[in-house]
Amino acid sequence: MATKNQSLGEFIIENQNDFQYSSGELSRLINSIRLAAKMVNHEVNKAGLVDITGSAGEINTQGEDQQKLDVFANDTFIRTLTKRQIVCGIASEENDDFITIEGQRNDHGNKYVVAMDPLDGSSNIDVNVSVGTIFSIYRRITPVGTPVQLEDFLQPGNMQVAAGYIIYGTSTMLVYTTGNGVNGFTLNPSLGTYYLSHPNMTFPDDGNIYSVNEGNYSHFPQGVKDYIKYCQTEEGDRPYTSRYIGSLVSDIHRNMIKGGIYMYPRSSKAKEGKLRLLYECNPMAFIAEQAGGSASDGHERILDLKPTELHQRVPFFCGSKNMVAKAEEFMTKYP
Ligand code: AHM
Ligand code: MG
Repeated sequence: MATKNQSLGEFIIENQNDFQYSSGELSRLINSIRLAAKMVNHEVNKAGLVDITGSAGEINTQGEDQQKLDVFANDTFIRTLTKRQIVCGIASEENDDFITIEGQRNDHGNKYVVAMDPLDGSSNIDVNVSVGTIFSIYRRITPVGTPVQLEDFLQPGNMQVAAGYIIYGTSTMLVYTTGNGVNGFTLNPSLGTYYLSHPNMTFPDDGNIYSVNEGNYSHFPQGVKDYIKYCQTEEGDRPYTSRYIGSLVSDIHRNMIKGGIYMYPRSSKAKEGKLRLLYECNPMAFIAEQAGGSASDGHERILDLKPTELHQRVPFFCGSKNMVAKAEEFMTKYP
């Protein structure tokens, strides 16, 4: 039961039994993510002071090294998860290969793996626009007690046990699902506590926002071009409103609250689109479906795609289910 204003700590304890094979491990894992997110939040909030304290890569006035925020976020999440020895492996958008974690008794005894994008949309930081962290959690498929393998990470998204994002915005929120709906928690920065502010988040079935980088229009497949024209055509509740921040977490978060579709299609410039299946599309697709929305590559359900490599990219259409269905309808006209 999601009770508004409950703290995230209380919520995790109260809902622990929702986890299929609950042993407290997944709860501890989500606890570690919320802790790392607080540290990243603290750093992101200081980003505007970089000209005063020294820019990334320089030594600041206190003689400390300034780290780039995406590097800081990557290190912070990896360090927090590794120190607590909760997972057996981590794959990050920032690292070429996955990291193996031996576990407290050096026995490779942990059963979860994490795939994450530690700071998505980081090009927005310099202009004070919201960025986010995206994470995805799977139960390993290779035997516990042996080192984690690539195949543990290359599971289809429908095998995720939990996924979520943190949005470092006008307020900082952690939104996540363990397969039992989606709940959003807002950080009270003075207390350092997240409170349940958005219980049972749902995508409206229909919406009137479309979010796509229209600068790429001439490079899009014909189906996408036609769907964009459909969004702009005066008829019924159309034209829709165009809103594109260029920060996936923020664009999806807004569309989930207001109703809309986010699209990053393939183009003649980016043959498989831009977004990564493991770190961006699968977690967002899991959240979208748990919130009553849907996610597709234009033809197939994202969560059914079988990944072939860690950094695989896929076209991505995600949002209100009737809007995604309509976009797919246009796509199927041009197989
Ligand atoms: P990143 O992982 O390098 O930050 O790229 C992902 C970001 C998304 O947050 C955003 O939706 C998209 O790239 C924007 O790309 P573009 O500038 O091509 O529209
Ligand atoms: Mg990213």
